[in-house]
Amino acid sequence: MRSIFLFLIACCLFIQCKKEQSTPPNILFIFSDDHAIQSISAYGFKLNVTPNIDRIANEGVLFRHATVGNSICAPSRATILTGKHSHANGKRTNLDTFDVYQQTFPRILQEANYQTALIGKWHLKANPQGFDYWDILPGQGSYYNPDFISKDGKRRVTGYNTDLVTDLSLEWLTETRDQDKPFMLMCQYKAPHRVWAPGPDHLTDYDDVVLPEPYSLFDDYTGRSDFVKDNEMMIAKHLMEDYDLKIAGSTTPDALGRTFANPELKRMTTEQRADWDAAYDLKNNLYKELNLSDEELVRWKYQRYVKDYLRTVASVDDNIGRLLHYLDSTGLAENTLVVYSSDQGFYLGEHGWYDKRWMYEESLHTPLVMKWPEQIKPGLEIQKLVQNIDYAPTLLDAAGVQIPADMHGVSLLPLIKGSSQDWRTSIYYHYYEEGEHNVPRQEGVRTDRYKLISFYGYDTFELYDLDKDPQEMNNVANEAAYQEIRAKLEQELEKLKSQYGVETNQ
Ligand code: SGN
Ligand code: CA
Repeated sequence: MRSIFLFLIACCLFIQCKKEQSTPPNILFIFSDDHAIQSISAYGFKLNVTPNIDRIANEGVLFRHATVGNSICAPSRATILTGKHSHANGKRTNLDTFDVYQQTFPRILQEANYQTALIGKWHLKANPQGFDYWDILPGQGSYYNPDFISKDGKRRVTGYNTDLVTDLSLEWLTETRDQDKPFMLMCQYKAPHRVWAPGPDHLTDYDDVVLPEPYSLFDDYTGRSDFVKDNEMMIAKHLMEDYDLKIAGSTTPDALGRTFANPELKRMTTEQRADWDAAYDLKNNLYKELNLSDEELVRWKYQRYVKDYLRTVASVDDNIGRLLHYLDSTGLAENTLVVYSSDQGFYLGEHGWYDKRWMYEESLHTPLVMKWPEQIKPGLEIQKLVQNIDYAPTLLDAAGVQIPADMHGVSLLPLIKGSSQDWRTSIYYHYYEEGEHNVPRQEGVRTDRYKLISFYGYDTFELYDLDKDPQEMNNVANEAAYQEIRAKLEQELEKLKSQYGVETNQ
């Protein structure tokens, strides 16, 4: 009798212990729009300091080569939700319709007893599905006094976007969610997207410093296909004085004859506008007194553009600090997987550019850092090629939910846990949207060392040896010494297309 009793106690303890070990984690997915790794100090760049993003990396893992399959906003978001490349989830361009009723990881988590919520930028047109709660910015959203749309309709909220998206996220976490279930919250900022409007707390950051310039700020595009020189995303030519560079009232046209006004100014309250003018009038008056040569003007525009960009990043970092503080102070941090990422990278003056879209390194890469004290050892850095197709499988794996076989990505958890299993040695890329900024459609493959880009339909290839030419200034696609490598990369591209079920474009 006594032994049966002891056996039953042992069983109960075992079950209890099992239960504790397998308590599904909370998931806090923090996401921004157009955040370049060059502006995150954890990545080793010296432009700015991002203590809170760095903290996630230091207490967990940083992916050095996190990449996207299609470097543009809404398609990247669709890939993250579905774990599939654009051709398979149907969202190839910002203009395509995304079928919100298809399989997505939030819906799968919801079916697995998670409380799911989405707050901030969504950009997929139809109202979100698979979320118990959502409160989104319409379209691109605004920085100042943004509109939000929820199940109750549309409303305008006074304040600065990044602060508000965090306020609403914290409100959902503390007051609205069902505390008995694990949560998966997607907290998604507009920043640091164009028009790079800084918040009230950071209007004068960097006023007294001169930022370092990238190596290729004055790129003349020789050594590459003609498509590159035909781009319309140059700091020198395509930033508008009023719209982008914050010189209110300027009617100086850009190289395409455009003179738009900055849309944020007319949204501001009198008080917000006064703070803004106090910060910019001073800087603009100084600028107007200068008599700059063409080269000096590019340098000036670079400083103004990147400083504003970094000011918006500073608010993102501050607000990530607020979210981390909430997790710490409630004791939730230990079993919460925190992810920080962005929909793609961005050019901060490299090749003389702003924007993204190209398969070159700056816009192919995206930040990806994670922490989960219960499961991830601190201080890891992973060099392997990972991609935004992997996010959905990773989050499902973390939640202990089966990963659907039709997802293109794979869970990153084994990689994080040091499994010795084989990992992919190449990634597939495909950009489809020919429009704004005049970037041609392109697909390609990147390995640890090489990158092949095919401007399909135009029979034009570029090949970069990233070991020898990390800045991608010298296309070697037609050099004799690289023909064998090129042939192998062309084969690899075909292999990836067949693996993912991409129809041939040529
Ligand atoms: C807007 C921007 C572009 C940007 C696209 C796509 N112009 O159209 O510069 O490339 O969004 O960005 S703006 O004048 O409206 O700011 S994305 O993040 O949505 O893909
Ligand atoms: Ca974007």
